[in-house]
Amino acid sequence: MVTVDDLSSGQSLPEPIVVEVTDINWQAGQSRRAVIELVDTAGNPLRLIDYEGAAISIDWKQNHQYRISRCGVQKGGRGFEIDLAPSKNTQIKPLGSTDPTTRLLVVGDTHIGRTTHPRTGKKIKPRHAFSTAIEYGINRDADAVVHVGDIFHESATSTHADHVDTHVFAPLADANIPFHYITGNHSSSPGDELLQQRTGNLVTNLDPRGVSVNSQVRVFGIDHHKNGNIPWNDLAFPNLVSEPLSVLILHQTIEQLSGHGSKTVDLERIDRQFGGQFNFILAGHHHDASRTDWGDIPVMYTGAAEHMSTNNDPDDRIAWLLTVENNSIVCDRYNIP
Ligand SMILES: [Mn+2]
Repeated sequence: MVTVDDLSSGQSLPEPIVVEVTDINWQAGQSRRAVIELVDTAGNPLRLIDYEGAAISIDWKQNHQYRISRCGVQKGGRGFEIDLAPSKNTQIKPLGSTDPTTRLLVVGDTHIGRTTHPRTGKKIKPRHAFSTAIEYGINRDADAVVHVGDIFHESATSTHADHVDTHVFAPLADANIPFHYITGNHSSSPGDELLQQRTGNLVTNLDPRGVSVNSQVRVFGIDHHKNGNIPWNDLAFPNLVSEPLSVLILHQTIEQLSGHGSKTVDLERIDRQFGGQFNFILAGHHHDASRTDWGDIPVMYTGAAEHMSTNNDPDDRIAWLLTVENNSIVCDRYNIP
């Protein structure tokens, strides 16, 4: 691996260099898109001048690593010995974050397509709530967004779906943040079509096999089933989970939160079929947030992303940020402004 010590100004990189971004100065001056402050793998400082002429499409992020090859080297300025001077031939590959913290933005019951509050009849803005929560997740450098169901309401039109594509999926794609969801008990055809179109690297319908967020966390989901009739024999959880932490997402009435009833889902029954250990369980469907501890497993209703609880004492227009550090999960509330 080359370091700053192997570079001389006026020549190109002899081999690719791996650098980490320590600071970004956008709009750095004429013909420059940005000036990026870096350290090499030995901790030596250097800069990269992101010239407009080099047509670099990288969205530089602090604490992220990049592998740079075929790049010019010149004498540095402002206290830096060396500047990297990319051209159109330069190749830059993002290597991801060096931040050991995993963050999941959890949002649910967005009911895009609703326009009025189901009890008071007041105007509501589910699209604004959803896109604001997503913006928050992007700003907090979330590793993934998890949606606990009811993305779209029956009344969602193709205009609503387009809005979600533009203000949710496009910015997430730009930020390289995947969106994992389960289906709820509400949907619309234009919404379903959008989800189908976007399904791939960016958008995933979670199932009991789960999706790896990174080496720390795996997220499992079970789509909504009417009256709590989960197809118990089809819960194909993996036999072995390599990630140390497992998060389960549901869209049901949960016995551990709502008490026993004919339509409730008993987590015990799910847990019995899972060989591992859930570390956090989150459910959509109930539009007020609430939380309990089931043994040592936190279980919560996330509450709706926009005001739509019909209860007298509503607890809605919320999203959550799950932060994973040192193999434990902290859940912080985000009141959507
Ligand atoms: Mn709902």
